[in-house]
Amino acid sequence: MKSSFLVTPAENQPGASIDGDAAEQPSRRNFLKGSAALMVAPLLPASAKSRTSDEDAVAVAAVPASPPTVPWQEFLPDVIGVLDANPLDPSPTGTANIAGGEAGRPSHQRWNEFAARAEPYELHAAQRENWVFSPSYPAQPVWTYQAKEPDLSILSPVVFAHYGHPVLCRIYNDLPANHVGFGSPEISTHLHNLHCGSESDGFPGDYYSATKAGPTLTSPGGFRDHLYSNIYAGYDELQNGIGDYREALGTLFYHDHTTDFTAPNIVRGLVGFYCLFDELDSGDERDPNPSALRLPSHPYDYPLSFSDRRFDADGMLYYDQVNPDGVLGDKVVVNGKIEPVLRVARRKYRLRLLNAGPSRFYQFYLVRPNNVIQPFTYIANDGNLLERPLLNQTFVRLGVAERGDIVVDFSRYPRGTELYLVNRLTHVADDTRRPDRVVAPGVRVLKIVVDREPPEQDLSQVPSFLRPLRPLPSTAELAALPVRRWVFERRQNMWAINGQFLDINVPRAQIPLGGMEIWELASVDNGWDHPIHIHFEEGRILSKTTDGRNVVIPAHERGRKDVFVVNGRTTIRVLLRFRDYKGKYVMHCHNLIHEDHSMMLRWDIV
Ligand SMILES: [Cu+2]
Repeated sequence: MKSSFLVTPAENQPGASIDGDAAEQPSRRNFLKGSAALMVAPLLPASAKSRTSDEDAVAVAAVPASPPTVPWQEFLPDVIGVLDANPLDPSPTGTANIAGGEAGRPSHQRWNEFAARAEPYELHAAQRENWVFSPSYPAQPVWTYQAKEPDLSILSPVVFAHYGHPVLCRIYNDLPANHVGFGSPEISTHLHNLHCGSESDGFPGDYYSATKAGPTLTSPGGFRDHLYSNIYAGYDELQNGIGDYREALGTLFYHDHTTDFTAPNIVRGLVGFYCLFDELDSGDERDPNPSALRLPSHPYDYPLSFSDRRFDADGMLYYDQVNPDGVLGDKVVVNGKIEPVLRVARRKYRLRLLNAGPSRFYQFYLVRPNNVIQPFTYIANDGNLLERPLLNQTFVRLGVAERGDIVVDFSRYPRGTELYLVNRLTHVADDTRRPDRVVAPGVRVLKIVVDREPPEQDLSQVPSFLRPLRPLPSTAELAALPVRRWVFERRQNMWAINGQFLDINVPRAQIPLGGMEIWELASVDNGWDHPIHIHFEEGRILSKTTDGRNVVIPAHERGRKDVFVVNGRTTIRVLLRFRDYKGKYVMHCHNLIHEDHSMMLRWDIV
């Protein structure tokens, strides 16, 4: 089969020479790098057999169900744990401080512009020995990103950051080098979807530990510095010192992105939130600035991550990192807890919902104990504020890595009211293949109890206009743009893009700095859904078509997005820009097991 990689006009695109016929099996040597090769085999239960073709899905033995849990035994903290700044020793440097213990990364771009005023933060990827997912299961080791002095009541802390205030985040790798079990103790931390230099992006080939370095680093190291400039895209274009405020991001999350091991390392726990504020979305509901939106703010701005997990008969975390289909979790872990309780005051809350994966899709509803659906306001998709809030919404649907920010007004309920967040979306064959029907009443994943009056007046609001979108180019301008077509499909029992598997050393597209392109993300109908994530800049969906017929773009997808779910015979056309930084980035399926089994490609800005 000839490659379906299309570029128009062809002569404009250096990537046009890529040929899908060059597809080859990804290197298993690479996949089984280091110590991991020694431990995968004993982990495999007899039931976990890899599929041998696309057609034999029904032949796969199911992974045993997780043991039952007694729900609503533990409370989430009333105030989410936030990371504090602290001075760094040794001081950060533009060029990697290899003598001081840093991994051999490329030099920071725009160092002289941002370093002097960057606020220092420090995170340690480390094993926590006694985490309790549920009192029904034994305390067990997990991996977290934690502060130098960790808060043991939470997994990874939230980072609050502000546009115009750069952050220098040093991330130590303190994971056990002699680790046994699934996962790999090297890390490369991606901050999804910050607009930053590739050396700070957590490029998958940039994984490091004190003794090992990924193929795109020059040497191992105990830490790596990330310069999060916190500028909007359009920095060079506008020459205003900060960029285009219409490109603001809000709800981001950091997570490990190590080549071939992202799924197991995230299952072990390496995920945290990063919330980014600016003058509009200022994180202060009492902000006197007239342009401030005054959305509900900390501690009433509450991020919630949802992670599908499976546990073995002993209640210990289980994952099969070798099976290219992965494992669909049958327990939903909310901020590290199974079936926890969140106590709220009678007032408005901003809840930032994240599907942290690895594979399950959700459709969340807020219901009363009698399953009557409660409405809320949808304000941001993929972390980006919509132009206008969507009022009286009843559900949030999230593919892996998608985010939905909602505002719920709990003042409508008397004290003592109990509500549940339920997932009504099922999966075909109860495996990782794709979401299926919406079935009521659904699975209760979080209990919310309205348990108190707010200590002070709720002055937060949801204005009728949130953040403007940059107008799309004219039809004529769009027609003149280069188009790249990327087809996502199963191949040779693995996952491919345009018939090719990941080679982290070779860019599949080289895009001139400042360029604008249309990317067509397409699926062939083999029954799998792929939530496709493109690093670096948000995109705008121009159209969705199935078998050539236009599909209506839902209201919440008409803003800026960084995850695009392709399925069936659908093609999504996305407008993308490539501004302000050069270097290597990736596009990949965010069903993490697909990502690890090669549904990823490198593209460079040159
Ligand atoms: Cu996928």
